[in-house]
Amino acid sequence: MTDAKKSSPGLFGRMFGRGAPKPEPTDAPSSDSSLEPVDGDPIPSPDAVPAEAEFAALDHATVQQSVDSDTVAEVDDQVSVAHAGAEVLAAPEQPKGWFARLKSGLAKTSSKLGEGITGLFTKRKLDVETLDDLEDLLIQSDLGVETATRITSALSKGRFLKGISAEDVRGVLAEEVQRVLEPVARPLVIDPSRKPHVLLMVGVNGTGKTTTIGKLASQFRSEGKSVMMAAGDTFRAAAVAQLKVWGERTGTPVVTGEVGTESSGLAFDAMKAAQAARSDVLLIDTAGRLQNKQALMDELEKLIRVVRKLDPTAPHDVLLVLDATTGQNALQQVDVFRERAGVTGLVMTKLDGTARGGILVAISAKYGLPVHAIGIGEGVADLQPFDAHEFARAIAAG
Ligand SMILES: Nc1nc2c(ncn2[C@@H]2O[C@H](COP(=O)(O)OP(=O)(O)O)[C@@H](O)[C@H]2O)c(=O)[nH]1
Ligand SMILES: [Mg+2]
Repeated sequence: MTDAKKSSPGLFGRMFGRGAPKPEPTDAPSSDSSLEPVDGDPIPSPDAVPAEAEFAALDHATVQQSVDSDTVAEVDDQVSVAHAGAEVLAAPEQPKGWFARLKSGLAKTSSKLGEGITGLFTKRKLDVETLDDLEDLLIQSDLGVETATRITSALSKGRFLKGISAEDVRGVLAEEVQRVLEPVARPLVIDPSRKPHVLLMVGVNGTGKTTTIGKLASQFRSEGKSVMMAAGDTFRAAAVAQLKVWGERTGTPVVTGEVGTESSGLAFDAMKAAQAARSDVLLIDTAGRLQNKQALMDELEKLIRVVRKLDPTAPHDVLLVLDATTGQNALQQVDVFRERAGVTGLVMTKLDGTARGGILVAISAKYGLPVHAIGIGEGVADLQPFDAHEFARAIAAG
């Protein structure tokens, strides 16, 4: 059980609850290799605009809720799930069936581990060779060397001298995974004194930033919060349209600019609008891909600087959205974004449909960054607060 679940009544109590301290970032080497190269979009460099023109784009920004009907139709299914999910999420306990859905979402990861373990611990005794093979299996399942070693050394400590079953091994796996994840499973803390509390979403292209913003907006709205969204991925019209759909369906104003507008200017405008409206939450979307990593990081740094002109304490959370299917690449993404964008917490998406869910354990062991929520599907109810015990049970379920 997380503290949040014990102490608070609703989604915001769990996902956005009280008293989650942020850890000191640890030092780790950074790497360039995780960020994808540009896909050919013509993108103006942030540095091409002189400082005095920094806010020039503001004139073009608009607060908008209208969307074209085709785009709405495309996400109608998703949105109907959103409404159902919003009600469930407001309930005092974890939504019914969440664990079952988590377990089935993580099935590829858990069956890879479970089948491997069964294969190793059927008709074999617990010797050095078997433990080596287990360690290989755990590393191949993206859990990380550190956690793999902890599991094998826990097994070799004599507790299982009389023989060991696959079930025993899965039990130790669950224990050790939970031990790694417990300190990082933290609810997001929305500070009600901030008007707005600013959440900046960062991450490489396609990880699920915009979808996660939509899911969060829907959940915040269901809790009665006023929300504003900023379509900060200003380089792709589709990204803006995607966010506008979520805005329309969740009754959330979306601040948009013309394609090619500087995202920092757009964020400044959104910040002003959210302050004027005394919104509880401002969710800022960003691009995941510019012409290169340097340009992307420059743009993010500039966005943060600009937002701070209006509130020196903002952004209050910088959430790095990671796609579990990318496996080990996710580690490098943490390196890069943590260093330059000041990441304060993680959201991991697409844990459904991948055998690489173990990567969340490796990332947690290495960085200790708070994991606020996980995504196991495209519907709004498929984003939930992260619970170490449930995740460990699901991953070791076999
Ligand atoms: N299966 C699955 N798909 C997801 C999840 N989160 C997002 N997606 C999908 O991933 C794709 C990219 O998401 P998007 O929000 O556009 O990514 P962005 O480029 O980071 O903004 C979309 O098709 C989403 O529906 C998840 O938890 N599970
Ligand atoms: Mg996006």
